Amino acid sequence: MTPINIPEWQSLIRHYTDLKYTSMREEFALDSGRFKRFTIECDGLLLDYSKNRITKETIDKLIKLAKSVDMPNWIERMYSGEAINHTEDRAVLHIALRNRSNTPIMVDGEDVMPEINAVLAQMKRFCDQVHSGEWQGFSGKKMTDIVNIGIGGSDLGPAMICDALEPYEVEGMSVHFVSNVDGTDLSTTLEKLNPETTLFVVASKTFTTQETLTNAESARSWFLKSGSQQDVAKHFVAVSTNAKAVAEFGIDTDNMFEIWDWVGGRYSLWSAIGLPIALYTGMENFERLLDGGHAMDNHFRNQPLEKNMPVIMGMLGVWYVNFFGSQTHAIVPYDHSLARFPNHMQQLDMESNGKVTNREGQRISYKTGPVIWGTPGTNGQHAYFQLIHQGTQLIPVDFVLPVNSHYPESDHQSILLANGLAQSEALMKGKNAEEVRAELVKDGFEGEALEALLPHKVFPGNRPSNTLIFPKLTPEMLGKLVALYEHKVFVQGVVWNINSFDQWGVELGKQLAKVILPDLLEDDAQIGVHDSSTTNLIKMIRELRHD
Ligand code: G6Q
Repeated sequence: MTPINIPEWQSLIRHYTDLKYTSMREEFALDSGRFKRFTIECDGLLLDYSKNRITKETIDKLIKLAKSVDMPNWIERMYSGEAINHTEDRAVLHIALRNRSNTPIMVDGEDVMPEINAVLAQMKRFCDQVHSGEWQGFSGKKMTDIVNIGIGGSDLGPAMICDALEPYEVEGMSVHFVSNVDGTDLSTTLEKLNPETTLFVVASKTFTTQETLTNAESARSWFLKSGSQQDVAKHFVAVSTNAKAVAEFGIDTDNMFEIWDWVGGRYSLWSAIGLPIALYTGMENFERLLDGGHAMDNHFRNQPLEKNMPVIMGMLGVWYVNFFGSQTHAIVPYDHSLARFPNHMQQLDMESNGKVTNREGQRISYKTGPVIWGTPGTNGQHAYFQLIHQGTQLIPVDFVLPVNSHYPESDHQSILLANGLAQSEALMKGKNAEEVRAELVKDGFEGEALEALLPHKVFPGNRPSNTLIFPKLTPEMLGKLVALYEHKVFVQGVVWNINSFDQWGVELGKQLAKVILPDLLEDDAQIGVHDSSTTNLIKMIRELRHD
């Protein structure tokens, strides 16, 4: 199926031509009901998408496109455990991990809920033991520091959530994330820690990932300088699908938390990969996170497409990527504790929809996933926002705004929010030549000096954004937000007719380094066959590392 050939896509091409010069500013002036028309609410989370390059007709056409690619049916196929990740022959069931209603979800004729509940119960028992001090280190002390060793999906999600939920931390618990095989990451983390009170969570779905296993081995060597081999069981637990490899590594499989092949890495924070979240903030807060995800899952499954938040956000993304030619999309949380949110979203979106082959194995001729990027506001305003306001590219922005802070400080929150709202308003309105002229005259400019400066201070405006606004960043709200983006990515993958759930590019990275590693381990080993650039760089590394 090629979406670009279907009549609804063609109709959007014509609509784009009609609409491309329409000004949002004028549309707002003409229609006092625009905000109401273009907002959706889900349990306290409001999406305002009125500042987009759309009319009611645009949304009607985008929804028709979603229907023509069978969106409701695809949603059901995911929820019912069908192997929609067809290149790996796997179901895609992160929704089961947070299925708080506990209704059966079948994979290959078997309900997966009992095993999910069993692992949740195991996580709870373990958290209780650690928090109460019943779980003791080799010298009889309570654990104070959790070190998660994992990478990609086994790192980014839990690290982002732990940062965001810092106000919910269990007293006396600290959490650290080591992902990079660069020794700096592990060493600078360990130098602050006491082996007697440190608990390592080795998180790897496959338990074959080179970076994670290397870091885990070095962490164990560090630990063994203080503890003995038989103490390892008290200080190392694992999260994986691969019990054999966990046992081979030397972690007691009683201390292993199981995940399943139907949980994609970037969708796994809801599984036992979320163990550091539960250890850091308490199992209750982890469950609140799941509750939030489940609320968004219900919204996604049950709301009609035109009132469906992930569908609207996904279709707006398609509108900009495929019709306006946008290549990137910025996610800007006005919440410092969400500093890692754009990173997690970057992996979620780019790994899922960075595809050039359709589900039938053909190379596709239309654009798929954009580059996702962003940093917290207001910091971004003092950096890259210049390009979003006045650059030559159209960059849609998602503003993520919690109304209340966990750390209220005099007027800080009002100033923060005023900045977020001002940015989205300015991007939409811009500033025309008459307005700039009036400003310059007021500032005392005239004649040639005024005319010379004027064009530089004109802002084209008509730059789109979504605003996601909610009362406070609670675990439930964070769960809703993350699930919202997961489903948005899914919606886009359905339109683009790609498999959003495989990641062969990541697998390639895992293979390639293993080919070059032998050339770097021994200085006198015969260098393998490479291009001349790689061969000479290998030689240079061999020479320089002795300096
Ligand atoms: C995520 C990806 C990837 C993966 C890491 C770690 O969807 O597949 O980021 O999570 O490569 O893999 P392991 O958990 O198997 O170590």
